[in-house]
Amino acid sequence: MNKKISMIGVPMDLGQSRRGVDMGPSAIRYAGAIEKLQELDYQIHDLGDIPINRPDQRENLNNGTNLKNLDQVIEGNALLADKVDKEIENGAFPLILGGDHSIAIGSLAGISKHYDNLGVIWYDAHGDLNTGDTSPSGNIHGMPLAVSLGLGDERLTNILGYAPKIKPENIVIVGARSLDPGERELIQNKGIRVYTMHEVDRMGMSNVIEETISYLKEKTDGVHLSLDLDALDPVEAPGVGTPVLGGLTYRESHLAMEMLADSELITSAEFVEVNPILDEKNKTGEMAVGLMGSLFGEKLK
Ligand code: 4U7
Ligand code: MN
Ligand code: MN
Ligand code: MN
Repeated sequence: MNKKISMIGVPMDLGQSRRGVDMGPSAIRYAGAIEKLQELDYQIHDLGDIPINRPDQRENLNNGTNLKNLDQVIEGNALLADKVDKEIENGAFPLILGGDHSIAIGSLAGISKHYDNLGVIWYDAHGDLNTGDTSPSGNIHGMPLAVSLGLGDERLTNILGYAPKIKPENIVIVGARSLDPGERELIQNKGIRVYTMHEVDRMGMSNVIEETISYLKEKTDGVHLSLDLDALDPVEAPGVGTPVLGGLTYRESHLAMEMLADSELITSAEFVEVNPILDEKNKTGEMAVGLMGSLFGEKLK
C-alpha cells in the first residue's frame, strides 16, 4: 500500500435531511484515525476540511428538480474533486472522511481521472443508484453511484468536465438490503454485481470478498473503497442517518477490510455517513477507525 496518505475531511450534510453528519470528519479524527495510521507506519498529511456551506435554510428544490440543495452539493463536490485530483498527482493515497455519501461524487470525479478502469467497492446498506427521476426522497446521498455512471443531472455527472466516471462492470456492492425499484432495475439492466445480505449470509463474508477481489483484479487498474457506515448493523453502529436493520457485523467487516488489505488492490478510500448526534459515545466513529486500521494492514491476531 502507498505509504503516503492525504486525509481530506468533507463536512457535508446537504445530501440528506438529518443534521449532524457534517461532524463526521471530526468524530473520526477524535476517535484516533491519524494516530492509528501513524502506528502502522504511514505518513499522514491531514489537509483539514473542505469548506462546505451549511445554510440554515435547506432542502430547496432547485429549479423544479427532485434534487435537494443541488447548488451547494455541486459546489462542495467540485472543490473536493479538485483536491483529490491534486493529491493523487502528488503521489498520495486519498483518504476521504464524510460527511454524507453525496461526497462520493467529488471523490470519484477526482480519482477516476487517473485510471482507465477504476474499480469501486460500494460497502453500503443501500445502492445509492437513484437519479432525480427515481429517488423517493430527493436526497443526493442516495444518488452518487448513479451520478458516477453518468446518470442524472448533467451538473452532477459532469464535475471536472468528464463523464462517466466509472463503468457498471467495475462496481461491486456489498451489504445491500434496501434497494428502491429504480435501483433494482438499473442493477439488472447494467449488470452491476451486488452481494446483498442474503448472499453474505449464504456464502459468508470471506467468500464474498474473495470473489470481489478476483472479479475486480483482472480488469481494473485501481480500486476505490466507498464505505458507508450504515452497511453495518445499526445495533452495533447506531450513528448513521439512514439505518437499516439486518446489517453486517463489525467482525465480518473487519475480515473484509483485512482481506482487502492483503489483496493490495485498494488505491483510495472514503468513510462516510458517520453522524455523531445519532451515535452513542462516538461508537460509530470508533468503528470507522477500527475498520480503517484493518484496511491499512493492521492485523490483531
Ligand atoms: B446512503 C434511499 F429511499 N434509497 O434514495 C434514498 F431509501 O448514502 C436511501 O446509502 C438512500 O446512506 C441512502 O433516499 C443513502 C431511500
Ligand atoms: Mn451510501
Ligand atoms: Mn447507506
Ligand atoms: Mn446513510
